[in-house]
Amino acid sequence: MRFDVFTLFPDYFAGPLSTSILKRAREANLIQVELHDMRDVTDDKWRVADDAPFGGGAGMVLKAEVVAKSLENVLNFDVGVSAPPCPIVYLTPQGRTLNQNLVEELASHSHLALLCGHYEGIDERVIDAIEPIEVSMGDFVLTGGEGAAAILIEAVSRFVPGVLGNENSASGDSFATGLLEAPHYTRPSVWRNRAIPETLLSGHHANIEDWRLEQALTRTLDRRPDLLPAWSERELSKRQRKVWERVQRQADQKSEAPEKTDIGEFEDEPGFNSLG
Ligand code: 6GU
Repeated sequence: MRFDVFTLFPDYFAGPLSTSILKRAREANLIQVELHDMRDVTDDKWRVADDAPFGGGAGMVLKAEVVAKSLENVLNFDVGVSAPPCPIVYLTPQGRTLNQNLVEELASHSHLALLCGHYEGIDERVIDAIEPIEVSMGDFVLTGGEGAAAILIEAVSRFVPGVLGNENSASGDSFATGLLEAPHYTRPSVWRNRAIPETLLSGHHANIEDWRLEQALTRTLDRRPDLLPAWSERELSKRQRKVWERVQRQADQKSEAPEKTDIGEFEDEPGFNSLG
């Protein structure tokens, strides 16, 4: 998998690309990341890549010609004339919100170009000419696309065969199953007076699997109920269906129970005054 990253701040990527899984993946040539400084195509002494916005306002706008030339030099095509050799992804808060489906779709390509905006954005005319896939990380604002590009590279690389160890494949993740994950625990089994759930010590694998599914479903119901319809429409085993029905019953009972305040377990304590 090859990523060509177009940025004004190539140094930004030094840490993420030289650490942990991405470091190993690059060393093993499973992924290649080429950083292209868009300032390299400027021809003035100050290497100016941006200018003030027409119509006034705060911030600066990345010049259309700087973006076009950078892409054309590296990818060997003519913007608006011939097709690029790979999808061009523009990282912008105006884009489609990244999720695991879009990550998998992007991972189906062997080559991606990632275009990082900065300042207020990029001159819209070059965006119109390129027609990139516009991708956002969510409803918040970053100072530039570099952080978003690093996240995208990491998420996509996890789907490249060999990048994750076998025992840790992307197919068992949250969002691959369609549910949030059950909690994890490791030694010691009692830590500062907190024990781990008993089932996990039982050695009974089917019960452990049921327990994990119950935890995943309860958490998903509590924190991300929007994920559940898609999951429950999947083909479920008899055991999975039983666990799902139990979790739904528990949720129904909870919603029928008298309203609890945030004070919860302390409200009955002697001397407790709910007005503070
Ligand atoms: Cl992709 N870019 C910027 N600048 N801000 C963002 C974003 C991208 N995604 C969320 N916020």
